[in-house]
Amino acid sequence: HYNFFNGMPKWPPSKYHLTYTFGSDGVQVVDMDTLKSVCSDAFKKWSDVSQLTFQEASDGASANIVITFYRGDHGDGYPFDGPGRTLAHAFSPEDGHLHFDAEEKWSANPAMDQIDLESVAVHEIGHLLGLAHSNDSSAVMYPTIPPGTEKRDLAKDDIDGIHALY
Ligand code: TQI
Ligand code: CA
Ligand code: ZN
Ligand code: ZN
Repeated sequence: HYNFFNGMPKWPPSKYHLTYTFGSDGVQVVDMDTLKSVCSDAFKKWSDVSQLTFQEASDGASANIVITFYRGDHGDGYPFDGPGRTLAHAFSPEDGHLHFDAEEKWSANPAMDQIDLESVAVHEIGHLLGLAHSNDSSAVMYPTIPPGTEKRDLAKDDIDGIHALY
């Protein structure tokens, strides 16, 4: 079953049309075209099942969501840990930061030892929207994903969770 963060933070109705941008101070580990298309697909999973919409910001400075790849300590108190373990993190509404660990083997089409960028993006966007972890193993918000697997599609549990929020 799905869960929310303490206090059930969510984006207010004035921010149901969210914009996103890519941070300029990060490490480039995935080419920009691939990154943009993966993120656009990942956001679409959530906009398809909710009244939220997502659009790349024309003006990066005013974006609601900022997506950046960092390695190690990057100044937010949650340093990345090199290859393995923590892959990415995102914070609850309305923080809007989505960080990927630049030291993982990211791929848009993963082999056995690689990590599927879209699966992780869909999970982290769930956090950005206010979903915590689910104990339903079919859910994108379930807290584990084996390397080399893809879990890009929302399960009924994820959809029920987003409907309970928005
Ligand atoms: N990163 C954790 C995660 O996103 C960070 C985290 C732990 C967290 N507890 C949290 C974030 C509570 C918000 C709220 O879950 S991770 C997976 C999964 C990670 C894990 O690197 O461990 C995915 C990132 F689900 F597969 F285990 C993405 Cl998809
Ligand atoms: Ca790591
Ligand atoms: Zn961070
Ligand atoms: Zn998570």
